[in-house]
Amino acid sequence: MLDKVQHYRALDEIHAGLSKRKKRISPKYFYDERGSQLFDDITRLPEYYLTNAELTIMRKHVDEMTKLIGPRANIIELGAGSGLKTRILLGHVKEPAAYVPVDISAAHLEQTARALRGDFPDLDVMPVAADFSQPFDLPQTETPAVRNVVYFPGSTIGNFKNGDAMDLLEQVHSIASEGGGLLIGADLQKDVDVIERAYNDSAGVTAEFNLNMLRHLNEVYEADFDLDSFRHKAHYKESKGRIEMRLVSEREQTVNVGDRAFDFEKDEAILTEYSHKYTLEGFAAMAGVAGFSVKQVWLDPDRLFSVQYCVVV
Ligand code: AVJ
Repeated sequence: MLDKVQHYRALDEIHAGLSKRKKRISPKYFYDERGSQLFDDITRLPEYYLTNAELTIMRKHVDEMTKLIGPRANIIELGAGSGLKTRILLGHVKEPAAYVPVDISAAHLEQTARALRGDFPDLDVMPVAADFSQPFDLPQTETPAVRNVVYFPGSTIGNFKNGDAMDLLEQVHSIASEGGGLLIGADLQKDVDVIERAYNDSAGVTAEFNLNMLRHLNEVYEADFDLDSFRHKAHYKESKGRIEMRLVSEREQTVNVGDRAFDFEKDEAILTEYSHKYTLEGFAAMAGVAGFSVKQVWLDPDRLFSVQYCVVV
Protein backbone atom coordinates (compact mmCIF):
# COMPACT_ATOMS: atom_id res chain seq x y z
CA MET A 1 0.00 0.00 0.00
CA LEU A 2 1.20 3.47 -0.86
CA ASP A 3 1.39 5.65 2.19
CA LYS A 4 -0.35 9.04 2.16
CA VAL A 5 2.74 11.20 1.66
CA GLN A 6 3.83 9.10 -1.33
CA HIS A 7 0.30 9.21 -2.72
CA TYR A 8 0.05 13.00 -2.64
CA ARG A 9 3.58 13.44 -3.95
CA ALA A 10 2.64 11.23 -6.91
CA LEU A 11 -0.63 13.11 -7.44
CA ASP A 12 1.30 16.43 -7.48
CA GLU A 13 3.66 14.98 -10.06
CA ILE A 14 0.76 13.80 -12.24
CA HIS A 15 -0.96 17.21 -11.97
CA ALA A 16 2.29 18.98 -12.88
CA GLY A 17 2.77 16.78 -15.95
CA LEU A 18 -0.81 17.33 -17.15
CA SER A 19 -0.45 21.09 -16.62
CA LYS A 20 2.39 21.38 -19.11
CA ARG A 21 1.84 22.74 -22.58
CA LYS A 22 2.89 19.31 -23.80
CA LYS A 23 1.17 16.96 -21.39
CA ARG A 24 3.15 14.06 -19.99
CA ILE A 25 2.97 11.40 -17.31
CA SER A 26 5.98 9.41 -16.11
CA PRO A 27 6.27 5.78 -17.28
CA LYS A 28 6.47 4.88 -13.57
CA TYR A 29 2.68 4.95 -13.61
CA PHE A 30 2.45 2.04 -16.06
CA TYR A 31 3.31 -0.42 -13.37
CA ASP A 32 0.34 -1.27 -11.22
CA GLU A 33 -0.41 -5.01 -10.93
CA ARG A 34 -2.16 -5.15 -14.31
CA GLY A 35 0.56 -3.02 -15.89
CA SER A 36 3.31 -5.32 -14.64
CA GLN A 37 1.35 -8.29 -16.01
CA LEU A 38 0.95 -6.57 -19.39
CA PHE A 39 4.65 -5.72 -19.50
CA ASP A 40 5.36 -9.37 -18.80
CA ASP A 41 3.14 -10.26 -21.77
CA ILE A 42 5.04 -7.73 -23.91
CA THR A 43 8.34 -9.46 -23.15
CA ARG A 44 6.92 -12.64 -24.70
CA LEU A 45 5.73 -10.99 -27.94
CA PRO A 46 7.53 -12.05 -31.10
CA GLU A 47 8.01 -8.38 -32.10
CA TYR A 48 9.49 -7.33 -28.75
CA TYR A 49 13.05 -8.46 -29.50
CA LEU A 50 14.64 -6.80 -26.42
CA THR A 51 13.98 -9.46 -23.77
CA ASN A 52 14.85 -12.43 -25.97
CA ALA A 53 18.06 -10.83 -27.16
CA GLU A 54 19.10 -9.92 -23.62
CA LEU A 55 18.33 -13.43 -22.36
CA THR A 56 20.38 -14.91 -25.18
CA ILE A 57 23.30 -12.71 -24.14
CA MET A 58 22.94 -13.58 -20.45
CA ARG A 59 22.79 -17.33 -21.10
CA LYS A 60 25.81 -17.27 -23.36
CA HIS A 61 28.08 -14.90 -21.47
CA VAL A 62 27.13 -15.04 -17.79
CA ASP A 63 30.40 -16.75 -16.86
CA GLU A 64 32.44 -13.92 -18.36
CA MET A 65 30.22 -11.43 -16.56
CA THR A 66 30.54 -13.03 -13.14
CA LYS A 67 34.29 -13.36 -13.63
CA LEU A 68 34.49 -9.59 -14.05
CA ILE A 69 32.15 -9.06 -11.09
CA GLY A 70 34.36 -11.26 -8.90
CA PRO A 71 33.61 -13.02 -5.61
CA ARG A 72 31.68 -11.63 -2.61
CA ALA A 73 30.06 -8.76 -4.47
CA ASN A 74 26.91 -7.04 -3.39
CA ILE A 75 24.44 -7.19 -6.30
CA ILE A 76 22.13 -4.18 -6.29
CA GLU A 77 19.37 -4.41 -8.86
CA LEU A 78 17.44 -1.32 -9.97
CA GLY A 79 13.88 -2.58 -10.36
CA ALA A 80 12.80 -5.77 -8.59
CA GLY A 81 14.29 -8.70 -10.43
CA SER A 82 11.17 -10.60 -11.29
CA GLY A 83 12.69 -12.46 -14.13
CA LEU A 84 14.91 -15.01 -15.60
CA LYS A 85 17.82 -12.61 -16.20
CA THR A 86 18.28 -12.03 -12.47
CA ARG A 87 18.16 -15.76 -11.78
CA ILE A 88 20.77 -16.45 -14.44
CA LEU A 89 23.05 -13.83 -12.92
CA LEU A 90 22.52 -14.82 -9.28
CA GLY A 91 23.01 -18.47 -10.15
CA HIS A 92 26.54 -17.69 -11.33
CA VAL A 93 27.90 -14.93 -9.04
CA LYS A 94 30.58 -16.37 -6.75
CA GLU A 95 29.66 -16.19 -3.05
CA PRO A 96 27.45 -13.10 -3.38
CA ALA A 97 27.51 -10.92 -0.24
CA ALA A 98 23.88 -9.92 -0.75
CA TYR A 99 21.23 -9.25 -3.36
CA VAL A 100 19.52 -5.87 -2.97
CA PRO A 101 16.52 -5.32 -5.28
CA VAL A 102 15.35 -1.69 -5.32
CA ASP A 103 11.78 -1.10 -6.46
CA ILE A 104 9.10 1.53 -6.04
CA SER A 105 6.41 -1.11 -5.44
CA ALA A 106 6.77 -2.63 -1.96
CA ALA A 107 4.28 -5.37 -2.83
CA HIS A 108 6.12 -6.37 -5.99
CA LEU A 109 9.38 -6.29 -4.05
CA GLU A 110 8.12 -8.60 -1.31
CA GLN A 111 6.82 -11.06 -3.87
CA THR A 112 10.09 -11.27 -5.79
CA ALA A 113 12.17 -11.35 -2.60
CA ARG A 114 10.15 -14.32 -1.35
CA ALA A 115 10.49 -16.18 -4.64
CA LEU A 116 14.25 -15.56 -4.79
CA ARG A 117 14.78 -16.69 -1.19
CA GLY A 118 13.04 -19.89 -2.18
CA ASP A 119 15.32 -20.47 -5.15
CA PHE A 120 18.52 -19.23 -3.47
CA PRO A 121 18.22 -20.22 0.20
CA ASP A 122 21.82 -19.18 1.02
CA LEU A 123 21.47 -15.75 -0.54
CA ASP A 124 21.01 -12.70 1.68
CA VAL A 125 18.08 -10.93 -0.06
CA MET A 126 17.65 -7.37 1.26
CA PRO A 127 14.91 -5.50 -0.63
CA VAL A 128 14.77 -1.69 -0.58
CA ALA A 129 11.43 0.00 -1.35
CA ALA A 130 12.47 3.21 -3.08
CA ASP A 131 12.23 5.20 -6.29
CA PHE A 132 15.69 4.44 -7.68
CA SER A 133 15.76 7.67 -9.67
CA GLN A 134 16.13 9.41 -6.27
CA PRO A 135 19.02 8.86 -3.82
CA PHE A 136 18.45 5.94 -1.41
CA ASP A 137 20.43 4.24 1.38
CA LEU A 138 21.92 0.80 0.99
CA PRO A 139 21.07 -1.68 3.76
CA GLN A 140 23.79 -3.05 6.03
CA THR A 141 24.73 -6.52 4.80
CA GLU A 142 25.70 -9.34 7.14
CA THR A 143 28.80 -10.32 5.17
CA PRO A 144 30.98 -7.41 4.16
CA ALA A 145 31.05 -7.07 0.39
CA VAL A 146 34.23 -6.81 -1.68
CA ARG A 147 32.44 -4.44 -4.05
CA ASN A 148 29.06 -3.11 -5.06
CA VAL A 149 27.85 -4.07 -8.50
CA VAL A 150 24.67 -2.44 -9.76
CA TYR A 151 22.59 -4.59 -12.12
CA PHE A 152 20.30 -2.54 -14.38
CA PRO A 153 18.86 -4.84 -17.05
CA GLY A 154 16.14 -4.42 -19.66
CA SER A 155 17.31 -1.12 -21.14
CA THR A 156 15.23 0.66 -18.51
CA ILE A 157 17.91 3.36 -18.69
CA GLY A 158 16.30 4.19 -22.05
CA ASN A 159 13.26 5.62 -20.25
CA PHE A 160 15.40 8.57 -19.17
CA LYS A 161 16.29 11.54 -21.37
CA ASN A 162 20.02 11.71 -21.92
CA GLY A 163 20.62 14.36 -19.23
CA ASP A 164 18.51 12.46 -16.72
CA ALA A 165 20.15 9.17 -17.71
CA MET A 166 23.50 10.77 -16.93
CA ASP A 167 22.22 11.96 -13.54
CA LEU A 168 21.00 8.44 -12.83
CA LEU A 169 24.33 6.93 -13.87
CA GLU A 170 26.07 9.42 -11.57
CA GLN A 171 23.88 8.21 -8.74
CA VAL A 172 24.68 4.62 -9.68
CA HIS A 173 28.34 5.63 -9.66
CA SER A 174 28.07 6.79 -6.06
CA ILE A 175 26.30 3.55 -5.08
CA ALA A 176 28.89 1.39 -6.83
CA SER A 177 31.68 3.56 -5.35
CA GLU A 178 35.38 2.82 -5.60
CA GLY A 179 36.12 -0.59 -7.08
CA GLY A 180 32.48 -1.07 -8.01
CA GLY A 181 30.77 -1.89 -11.28
CA LEU A 182 27.64 -1.61 -13.34
CA LEU A 183 26.15 -4.43 -15.42
CA ILE A 184 23.61 -2.80 -17.68
CA GLY A 185 21.33 -3.76 -20.57
CA ALA A 186 21.13 -1.14 -23.32
CA ASP A 187 19.04 -1.43 -26.47
CA LEU A 188 20.78 -0.50 -29.72
CA GLN A 189 19.89 1.66 -32.71
CA LYS A 190 18.86 -0.44 -35.70
CA ASP A 191 16.42 -0.66 -38.58
CA VAL A 192 13.53 1.69 -37.80
CA ASP A 193 10.85 -0.85 -38.78
CA VAL A 194 12.22 -3.43 -36.37
CA ILE A 195 12.12 -0.89 -33.54
CA GLU A 196 8.67 0.47 -34.39
CA ARG A 197 7.16 -3.01 -34.66
CA ALA A 198 8.36 -3.78 -31.13
CA TYR A 199 6.16 -0.93 -29.83
CA ASN A 200 3.22 -1.47 -32.21
CA ASP A 201 2.73 -5.21 -31.85
CA SER A 202 0.08 -6.95 -33.90
CA ALA A 203 -1.70 -8.38 -30.86
CA GLY A 204 -2.19 -4.88 -29.44
CA VAL A 205 -0.61 -5.68 -26.08
CA THR A 206 1.55 -2.54 -26.07
CA ALA A 207 -1.53 -0.42 -26.80
CA GLU A 208 -3.28 -2.05 -23.86
CA PHE A 209 -0.21 -1.51 -21.68
CA ASN A 210 -0.14 2.18 -22.60
CA LEU A 211 -3.88 2.66 -22.03
CA ASN A 212 -3.68 0.79 -18.74
CA MET A 213 -1.89 3.83 -17.31
CA LEU A 214 -5.18 5.72 -17.54
CA ARG A 215 -7.07 2.89 -15.85
CA HIS A 216 -4.43 2.94 -13.10
CA LEU A 217 -4.89 6.71 -12.65
CA ASN A 218 -8.67 6.25 -12.53
CA GLU A 219 -8.34 3.61 -9.86
CA VAL A 220 -5.64 5.04 -7.62
CA TYR A 221 -5.74 8.80 -8.21
CA GLU A 222 -9.50 9.32 -8.62
CA ALA A 223 -9.31 10.24 -12.27
CA ASP A 224 -12.09 9.78 -14.82
CA PHE A 225 -10.28 9.07 -18.07
CA ASP A 226 -12.52 7.49 -20.69
CA LEU A 227 -10.26 4.74 -22.00
CA ASP A 228 -12.23 4.45 -25.23
CA SER A 229 -11.46 8.03 -26.20
CA PHE A 230 -7.68 7.73 -26.14
CA ARG A 231 -5.54 5.76 -28.57
CA HIS A 232 -2.02 4.35 -28.39
CA LYS A 233 0.70 5.89 -30.54
CA ALA A 234 4.36 4.90 -30.73
CA HIS A 235 6.87 6.19 -33.23
CA TYR A 236 10.65 6.24 -33.56
CA LYS A 237 12.17 9.71 -33.61
CA GLU A 238 15.38 9.11 -35.48
CA SER A 239 17.01 12.46 -34.70
CA LYS A 240 16.80 11.61 -30.98
CA GLY A 241 17.29 7.85 -31.28
CA ARG A 242 14.18 7.08 -29.29
CA ILE A 243 10.71 5.60 -29.34
CA GLU A 244 8.15 8.10 -28.16
CA MET A 245 4.93 6.67 -26.80
CA ARG A 246 1.80 8.75 -26.43
CA LEU A 247 -1.90 8.51 -25.62
CA VAL A 248 -3.85 10.64 -28.07
CA SER A 249 -7.24 12.11 -27.25
CA GLU A 250 -9.77 11.18 -29.94
CA ARG A 251 -12.00 14.14 -29.10
CA GLU A 252 -12.15 17.41 -27.24
CA GLN A 253 -12.77 16.54 -23.59
CA THR A 254 -12.18 17.44 -19.96
CA VAL A 255 -10.69 14.91 -17.58
CA ASN A 256 -10.67 15.13 -13.79
CA VAL A 257 -7.71 13.84 -11.84
CA GLY A 258 -8.29 14.08 -8.10
CA ASP A 259 -9.45 17.63 -7.43
CA ARG A 260 -8.24 19.11 -10.72
CA ALA A 261 -9.61 19.24 -14.27
CA PHE A 262 -7.59 19.09 -17.49
CA ASP A 263 -8.81 20.07 -20.94
CA PHE A 264 -7.84 18.12 -24.04
CA GLU A 265 -8.21 19.22 -27.61
CA LYS A 266 -8.98 16.63 -30.25
CA ASP A 267 -5.69 14.85 -31.15
CA GLU A 268 -3.87 16.34 -28.16
CA ALA A 269 -1.49 13.79 -26.68
CA ILE A 270 -0.01 12.76 -23.35
CA LEU A 271 3.61 11.66 -23.63
CA THR A 272 3.90 8.48 -21.56
CA GLU A 273 7.31 7.07 -22.42
CA TYR A 274 10.64 7.58 -24.11
CA SER A 275 12.64 4.49 -24.93
CA HIS A 276 16.12 5.49 -26.06
CA LYS A 277 18.20 3.32 -28.36
CA TYR A 278 21.96 3.73 -28.27
CA THR A 279 25.04 3.40 -30.37
CA LEU A 280 27.95 1.74 -28.58
CA GLU A 281 29.94 4.98 -28.89
CA GLY A 282 27.06 7.09 -27.61
CA PHE A 283 26.53 4.84 -24.62
CA ALA A 284 30.23 4.77 -23.74
CA ALA A 285 30.34 8.57 -23.90
CA MET A 286 27.35 8.88 -21.59
CA ALA A 287 28.79 6.36 -19.12
CA GLY A 288 32.12 8.18 -19.30
CA VAL A 289 30.60 11.48 -18.23
CA ALA A 290 29.12 9.70 -15.20
CA GLY A 291 32.56 8.34 -14.25
CA PHE A 292 32.30 4.85 -15.71
CA SER A 293 34.54 3.14 -18.18
CA VAL A 294 33.02 0.37 -20.34
CA LYS A 295 35.07 -2.77 -19.69
CA GLN A 296 33.24 -5.25 -21.87
CA VAL A 297 30.27 -5.32 -24.25
CA TRP A 298 28.30 -8.43 -25.17
CA LEU A 299 25.87 -8.54 -28.10
CA ASP A 300 23.36 -11.09 -29.36
CA PRO A 301 24.15 -12.64 -32.77
CA ASP A 302 21.80 -10.20 -34.54
CA ARG A 303 23.41 -7.24 -32.73
CA LEU A 304 20.02 -6.01 -31.55
CA PHE A 305 20.86 -5.49 -27.87
CA SER A 306 23.87 -5.01 -25.62
CA VAL A 307 24.83 -5.96 -22.09
CA GLN A 308 27.78 -3.92 -20.84
CA TYR A 309 30.05 -4.12 -17.83
CA CYS A 310 31.24 -0.70 -16.70
CA VAL A 311 33.69 0.01 -13.91
CA VAL A 312 34.08 3.04 -11.69
CA VAL A 313 37.10 5.04 -12.77
C1 AVJ B 1 10.95 -1.55 -19.59
C2 AVJ B 1 11.42 0.65 -20.32
C3 AVJ B 1 12.67 -1.19 -21.17
O1 AVJ B 1 11.21 0.79 -23.22
O2 AVJ B 1 11.05 -1.16 -24.14
C4 AVJ B 1 7.86 -1.88 -23.52
C5 AVJ B 1 8.98 -0.57 -21.61
N1 AVJ B 1 7.23 0.14 -23.24
N2 AVJ B 1 6.94 -1.59 -24.45
C6 AVJ B 1 10.90 -0.40 -23.18
C7 AVJ B 1 8.05 -0.78 -22.77
C8 AVJ B 1 6.54 -0.38 -24.26
C9 AVJ B 1 10.37 -0.99 -21.87
N3 AVJ B 1 11.33 -0.76 -20.75
